[in-house]
Amino acid sequence: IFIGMVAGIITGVLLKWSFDDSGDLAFSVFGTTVSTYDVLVNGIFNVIGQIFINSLKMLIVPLVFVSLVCGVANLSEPSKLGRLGGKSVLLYISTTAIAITIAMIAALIVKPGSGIPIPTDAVFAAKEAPTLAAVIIDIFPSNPFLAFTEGKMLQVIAFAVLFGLAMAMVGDAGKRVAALFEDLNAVIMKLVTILMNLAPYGVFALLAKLFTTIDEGRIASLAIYFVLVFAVLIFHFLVNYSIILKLLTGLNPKFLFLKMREAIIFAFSTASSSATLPVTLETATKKLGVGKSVASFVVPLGSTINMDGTAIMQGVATVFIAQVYGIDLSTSDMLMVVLTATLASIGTAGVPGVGTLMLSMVLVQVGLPVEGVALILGVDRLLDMTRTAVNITGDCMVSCVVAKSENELDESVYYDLNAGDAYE
Ligand code: DAS
Repeated sequence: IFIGMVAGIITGVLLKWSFDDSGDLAFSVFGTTVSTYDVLVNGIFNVIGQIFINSLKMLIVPLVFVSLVCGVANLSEPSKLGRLGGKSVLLYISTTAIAITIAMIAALIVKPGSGIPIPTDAVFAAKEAPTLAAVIIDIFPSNPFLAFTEGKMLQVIAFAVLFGLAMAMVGDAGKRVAALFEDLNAVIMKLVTILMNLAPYGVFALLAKLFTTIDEGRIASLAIYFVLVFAVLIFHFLVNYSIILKLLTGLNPKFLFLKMREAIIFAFSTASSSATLPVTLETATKKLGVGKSVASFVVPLGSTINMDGTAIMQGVATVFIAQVYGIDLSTSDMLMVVLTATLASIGTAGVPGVGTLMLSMVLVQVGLPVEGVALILGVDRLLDMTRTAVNITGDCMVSCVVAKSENELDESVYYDLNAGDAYE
């Protein structure tokens, strides 16, 4: 999969160079002119890439529902669910708050927005931020089948938890259903493994298409903004996650990053933490040693409510846009940004570009011009891919911490790399 990623990037860059230099190579087939660009980029790369993403998304709802029902049914006691929920939500919200605070401080120091002209033609449709009440009410599905078809993860999770709890309370009938769900889980995880074999081709196509169409001119014009978001993402990923993991589990963080390689490449290429969820879940259970009943709850929950990478972009972008428009943000404005961004991330699924949609909610909340979002859209794709990789790494890091606190972390998996140094 790594080779697929590198090959995709190189192919994209080479194709872009050749298209920039010698233009599009048109050729005629049966009398009709066909452009190489169309055949390659909009044809082959696009089709393979989209099929790959759709096939990943196809598994999300059945995988989360079945694995979570199994996970809840296998809980030693229902009160454990409360502990898992409490610990994971607390960790998710605090890592997001840390992420966005660091991002805003960095943007206030670096001032990426100073000197950028106010755009005259920028237009962006704002979305209202959901109220806390609406977010909480929306967790409970009025129709679980609608939640399934619409892929509303929080509602699928809520229904799976209730279903699993009820199943564990009905004696033999529950045991028979549990056995069925265990078998279903095995089949669906097999499907994930099969899909992983397609990954190198899907990743190649996605990255080849991206790097053929990348607008490096736009990135250069917003270079300081782009580099600052990227730098804070890397800092949060390498420093904050390492400190939290080391402090709360004693584990050597290098194992987290080493074992997350594949999932990180998936997240980077698809820019969708939802689409990556099957791989994230498999990474947490099989590579990081997180117990199934912990992973099946904490990881899907995280893929929906935990978006540290997104929060970092929103923190920098909000300050950047305020600077471009010459508006000073007060301390209460900053706090409002933290609150709104955290709330906005809870209600939204992890799909490409959702971060900029949530950014408009944050800007509305602090009275900043929403059209400022249009300023950064042109350089958002690569940042979206990077922040998605940070988002899912945060989900796995928290699942390790929660598993460790519940004595459900199988630490033997950390010895397969170099014996004995997992806790250095
Ligand atoms: N692409 C989103 C995700 O899947 C992140 C974002 O848009 O910021 O997590």
